[in-house]
Amino acid sequence: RILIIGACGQIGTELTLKLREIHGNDQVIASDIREGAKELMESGPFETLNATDEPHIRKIIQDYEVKEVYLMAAMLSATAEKAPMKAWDLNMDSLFHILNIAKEGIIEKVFWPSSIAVFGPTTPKDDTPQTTIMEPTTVYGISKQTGERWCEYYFNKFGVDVRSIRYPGIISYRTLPGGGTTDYAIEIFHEALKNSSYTSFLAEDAALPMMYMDDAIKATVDIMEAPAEKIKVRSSYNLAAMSFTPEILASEIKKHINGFKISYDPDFRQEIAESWPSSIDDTTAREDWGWKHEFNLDKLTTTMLEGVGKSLKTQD
Ligand code: VAH
Repeated sequence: RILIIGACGQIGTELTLKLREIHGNDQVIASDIREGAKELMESGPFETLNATDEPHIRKIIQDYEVKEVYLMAAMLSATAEKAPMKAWDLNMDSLFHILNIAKEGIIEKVFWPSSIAVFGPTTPKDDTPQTTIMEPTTVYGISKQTGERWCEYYFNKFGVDVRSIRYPGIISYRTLPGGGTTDYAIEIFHEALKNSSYTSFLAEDAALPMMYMDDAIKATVDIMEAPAEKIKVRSSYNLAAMSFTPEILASEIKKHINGFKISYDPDFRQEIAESWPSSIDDTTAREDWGWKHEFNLDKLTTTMLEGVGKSLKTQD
């Protein structure tokens, strides 16, 4: 069976539903510190779990005979800056628990998400290569960079089959993200449909790598299904789909919502965004395990407007 830790988060929710569709509802155990979307809670097993509680993780793995773990619990970039020690403890302890359980041979495969936040101001900003300078300046980025090194170490020393992707900003409408720097690109759709205006907390020219949720889920499923010998990078893979600024996204939305207005009031998150790459070179993932994205900015915009539009209607 498969265990998702952090199943109620933005990516966890859609990943759990997808894995249940592929493997069967009772084969995929969702767990999180809090309850989540109705669809997720009702479609299969759920366990309340704190991702730092090692004995409890072990018990769930034993009780359900879990062989594969997706560790999706983490504190994101903006929140982590406000609670550095808490972020470090959550992001690192949860990873060590899973890596150690895998090292003991109790589970066979691990997915752990990294992020483009592993890069920093000294990294080449455009088409950032797979292997390059990595000097992250955020709490979140430091934790992801450290996590990558440990994943690679556990693979090299103990043969742990851990696989990882450096996600860009992930855009979706089913579950809201919590505390990320790329969250503006989701908020903007909600505000555009509700109020025809949005004040961005990033500057108009803050270009960041982004991806639509379906592509992120496809990448996650693909990397986990690939034969082990194809996964040559055991720290984490660069992954890209598109790159845009708040200004570019706003003009795309204007094509659908006449009179949509954007203004800019950058806060501390602007500094985080400035430390990250603008675009990513993901050739290695494409070559090693056949990664290919489907959503471009045009398709992302129409899908988001439709999805957020529907969810706003059902709220009324
Ligand atoms: C964040 N969405 O903003 C996350 C992410 C690419 C950044 O990992 O913190």
